[in-house]
Amino acid sequence: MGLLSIIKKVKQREKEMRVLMVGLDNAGKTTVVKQLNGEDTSTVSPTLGFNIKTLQYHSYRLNIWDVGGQKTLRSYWRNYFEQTDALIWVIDSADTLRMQVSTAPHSLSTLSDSSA
Ligand SMILES: Nc1nc2c(ncn2[C@@H]2O[C@H](COP(=O)(O)OP(=O)(O)OP(=O)(O)O)[C@@H](O)[C@H]2O)c(=O)[nH]1
Ligand SMILES: [Mg+2]
Repeated sequence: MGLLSIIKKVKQREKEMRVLMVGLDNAGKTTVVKQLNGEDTSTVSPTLGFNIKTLQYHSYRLNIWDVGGQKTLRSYWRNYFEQTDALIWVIDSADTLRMQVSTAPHSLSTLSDSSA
């Protein structure tokens, strides 16, 4: 592989970003991703595990990791954190009952806390 090809590959990689999307279950993460991708949002179901969607934004390739937010899945969030370039924390502003859980620092700390 020539030097130019290597440089081109590195440049391409720099334009590829890994975006992690987390938040409580039913917050609307999958719906947002589907909407951005121009997909039908009338058939959204809870995410058991994760979905990856690749979107093109100008010259950027965004690999969006949409991770399930159910309580039993939250301890796995930190496994997706490595090599993430951007984090989107989705909050359902209409879910006033769970607003405190959603915005509490301990919710976010589950991403990095290895004892969680
Ligand atoms: N009215 C309205 N409904 C929404 C909106 N966003 C999501 N919903 C609905 O809320 C429900 C849950 O949305 P999801 O996108 O599955 O939520 P999620 O955050 O991916 O949930 P998990 O996968 O369980 O973590 C679906 O029935 C959506 O249609 C919104 O902006 N407005
Ligand atoms: Mg989902």
